Amino acid sequence: TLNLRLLLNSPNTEQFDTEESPFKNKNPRWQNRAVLMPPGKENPGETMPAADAMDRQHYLDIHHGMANITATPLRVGPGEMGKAVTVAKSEEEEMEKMFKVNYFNLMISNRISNDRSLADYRPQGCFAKKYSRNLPKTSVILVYHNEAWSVLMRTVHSVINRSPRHLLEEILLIDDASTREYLGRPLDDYITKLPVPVRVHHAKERRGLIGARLKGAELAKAPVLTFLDSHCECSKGWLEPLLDRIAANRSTVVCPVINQIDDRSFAFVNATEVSHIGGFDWNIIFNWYNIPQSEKDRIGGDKSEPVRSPTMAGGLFSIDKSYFEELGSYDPEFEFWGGENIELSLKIWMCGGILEFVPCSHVGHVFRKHNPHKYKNTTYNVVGRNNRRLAEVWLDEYKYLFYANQPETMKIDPGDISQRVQLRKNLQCKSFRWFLQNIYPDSHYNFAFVGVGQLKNVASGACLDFGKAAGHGGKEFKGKDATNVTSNTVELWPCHDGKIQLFIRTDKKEFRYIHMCLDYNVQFSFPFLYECHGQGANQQWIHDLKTQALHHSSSRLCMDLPVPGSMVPTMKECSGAPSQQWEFAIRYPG
Ligand code: UD2
Ligand code: MN
Repeated sequence: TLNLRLLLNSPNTEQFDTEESPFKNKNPRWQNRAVLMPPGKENPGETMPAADAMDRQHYLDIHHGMANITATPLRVGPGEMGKAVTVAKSEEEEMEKMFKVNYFNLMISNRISNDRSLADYRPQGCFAKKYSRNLPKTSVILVYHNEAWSVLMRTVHSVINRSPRHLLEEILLIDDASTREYLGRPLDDYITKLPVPVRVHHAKERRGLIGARLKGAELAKAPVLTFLDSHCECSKGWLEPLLDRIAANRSTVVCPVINQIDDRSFAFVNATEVSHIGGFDWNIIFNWYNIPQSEKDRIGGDKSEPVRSPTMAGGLFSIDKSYFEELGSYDPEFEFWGGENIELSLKIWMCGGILEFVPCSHVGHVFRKHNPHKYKNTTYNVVGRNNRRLAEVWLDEYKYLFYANQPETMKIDPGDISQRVQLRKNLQCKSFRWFLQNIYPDSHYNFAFVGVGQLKNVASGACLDFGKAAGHGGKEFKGKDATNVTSNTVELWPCHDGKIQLFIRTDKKEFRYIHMCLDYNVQFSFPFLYECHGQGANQQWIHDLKTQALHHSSSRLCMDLPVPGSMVPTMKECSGAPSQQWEFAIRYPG
């Protein structure tokens, strides 16, 4: 049946129903960033009782799903050519129940062939490309914990069906201590029948995806490692362009374009180009951002050219095995899930490598809105600890921006980081500031800062607070100059430990909160937060350390207390009055 599939897999001429790309910032689903969000900010180990209760039912369901694997794949079946699948109204209730098992549509997945056909998602320029005759072989490593059978097997089949046999050394399944029975013996039996060596390692102890990937890297026989999540589908021609970049330069790390597989309909969303690059925010959370103009200029309009990216999403990439080891692979003390993708990305760039998205390689991934995994009970926030280690080793003084945004992570013990610091020294890696200036210029981190602290009014003892601006129901208003940039009020509140009073003082004499700067315009009587522009002018504040006055450079006015009945500070002629005295109480560096 696998060969039949290959024969039938002729290039697609059909068009898909147009669907919104998840990578468009306007998509509301995208904006709440659930796509690559850690599981519950507060406690990633949070239990999900729904999933547990569903486990037995799931086991039964999956056995229906397993009927699927022996069936001859038919081009007329549901979901062929990557199309969306729907169910009858009468099945919807059951479908919703099954959805909760993995937070994707299990009922629909079980009905789609493991060998389903996909369209060809490559942009024009790819078809003329010539790849080296001497491409290295790869081991494809899939790590999973309690993955759904149909989804896991569709991943495996898509690798087998669409990888040239001579380039595929093996598929390594790293079972991160799954508890579902079908992932034991039934799986062991099933993989022996596949036409490519598929090996499985059943870990006895749960280590999380990072530990599981490290195990996979250790067991892999091929010179190139290719990691995929366990809910992916590789499309035609996905492998050669990845291996070709590594063959040309072993310190190039490559990611395919990640097409969205819709978590509800299992539609493989048609997208051909690299539409976005990876970055990360002040919470060290990965996100997608627009391709900067400098990178567009470098590529020069060829949609088939690899696009350099500051970071990778984490799940889908190929890397030279010895280079991965040279870079210190992943921090072995990282646990469970999260941060490892940023750590690796930073190492690649800061220590002399290149990271890129390759538009001639397309792999689908089921983006979920919730993370179904629960981890061991720990007394600390696991993702927070990973990120704390990362910040201490790789972010230099910029770690204080992370701490400003997540003061609670300061309380987590990061453990011994000396070996990772030594690794960075041995590799003679460049600074994080270099990374910002050269690789990630559009970053919200890209400025030099003096300190992080509170702006405290000496007379009243109150602190300048942007809590409302940070989404706590603040008043938004538009400037009279008709700019579309939203401004936000700041208020004076009793000082506290929380992050909504922490401003970043920069070398440009701004007071910053992520991408918003303390600003003042003479048409108003009060200061406010406005998108930072880095041009000084209305965002430049001179703090006179002798008189403690806070002079606004362009207006020459001074910041003063609110009028009675208000909490919004005012701007007045400088008088030296105590109500105009401010202290910048630096919290970081401590
Ligand atoms: C993204 C990455 C993912 C990983 C993650 C954490 C993509 C598309 N996905 O989140 O690969 O880098 O960010 O930084 O780039 N798993 C285990 N053990 C666990 C938990 C998960 O083996 O304890 C497996 C899981 O079955 C899956 C993979 O690890 O195959 C990634 O987990 P995910 O799909 O929940 O992560 P995702 O896609 O939200
Ligand atoms: Mn995933």
